[in-house]
Amino acid sequence: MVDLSTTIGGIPLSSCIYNASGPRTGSSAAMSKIAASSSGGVLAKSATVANQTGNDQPRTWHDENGSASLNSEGLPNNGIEYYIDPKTIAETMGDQSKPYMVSISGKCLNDNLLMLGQISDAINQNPSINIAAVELNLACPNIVGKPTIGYDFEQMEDVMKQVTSLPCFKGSKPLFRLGVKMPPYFDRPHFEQAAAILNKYKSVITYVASINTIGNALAVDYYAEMPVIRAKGGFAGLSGPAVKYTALANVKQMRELLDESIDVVGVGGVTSGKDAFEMILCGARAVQVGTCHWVEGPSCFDRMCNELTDIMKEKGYTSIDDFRGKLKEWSKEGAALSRSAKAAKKSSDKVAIEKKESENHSILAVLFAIIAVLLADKFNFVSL
Ligand code: RRO
Repeated sequence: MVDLSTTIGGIPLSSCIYNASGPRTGSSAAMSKIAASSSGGVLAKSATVANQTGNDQPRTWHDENGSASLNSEGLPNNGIEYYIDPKTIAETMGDQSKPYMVSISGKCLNDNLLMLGQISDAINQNPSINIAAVELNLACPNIVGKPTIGYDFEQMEDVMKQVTSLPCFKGSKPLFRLGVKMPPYFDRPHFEQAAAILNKYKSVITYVASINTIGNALAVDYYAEMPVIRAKGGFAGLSGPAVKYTALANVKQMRELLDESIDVVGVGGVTSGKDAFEMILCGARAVQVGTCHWVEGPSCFDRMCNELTDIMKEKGYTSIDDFRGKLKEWSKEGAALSRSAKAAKKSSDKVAIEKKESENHSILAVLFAIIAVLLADKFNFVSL
């Protein structure tokens, strides 16, 4: 039996694959489809204090070969009150008992403090409101005139200090777990600085989700000789398969540098069970899916869970703990093993293709025979 379950920040998830905040997470109608799928949990769109419509259209773009997407949504959302309203949560979750989580992305520190206060008040007033975690987004690249908080270490330190001092995180049992969504980093000193700040607040931060989109990417419309995206001069967040390798590296580096009490959730370019497997190998305790969910819809969770199950069966793993964080160092033995595995796969693929071709030939031969008999019958050929 293969078990895909995990925990993040102590929150149990029946499957280690669930949705990222962003696409298809703005309304209870969209989120209810995630809840009904194999997704391990439901995470809402990043909220601001008040509802807002976001940046001008066009604000999204998909490369026609499927390798990359861009967005400059500019935080369109229904406002925090909507995402913590018991009606929204009930409409979203239906009879599913998986965790419901919200994301906040305030325009300033005070907005984040205000929203955390609102979430705490809502739960205190109505303890049946079940919000397992709040993901604090320090990484939205698309706010006009605002830099990404996770790239400004002074600001990030201040945010973490003030957020973690809130009364809702005091006491033995906090009202909800706190996760932090990080931007991608590209240089070891930056990883070290970010992780050092997060580690300072390890008594409150339970997980880190890496990565948000790679900010300030640009796609050009060849015919019109202009950016494909309208807002911010066309600069937008890059996502999809193109960012997977940056995401894997961020997960690996964060896992190495963060205190072990802080879980790492891998996000960025995951489109298959194999991608999820690689994220977990690099140290992720769970994997979020954003762009693939956007493009494919919530059935992606069922597909990826099935694919990961098949991989684990093939490799003889029964739980994700069997391989989590166990990426090996490069070795000559490993390279030799990989070469022979690829050669074996190539030859078994060749055998499968030849078998298929021979089956097709047999089918064609039978069809020709049937056609010949029918023609003979129609034109009344008489055999001698
Ligand atoms: O809404 C957005 O433009 C957005 C957000 Br909040 C985010 O965190 N990351 C992103 O790529 N887009």
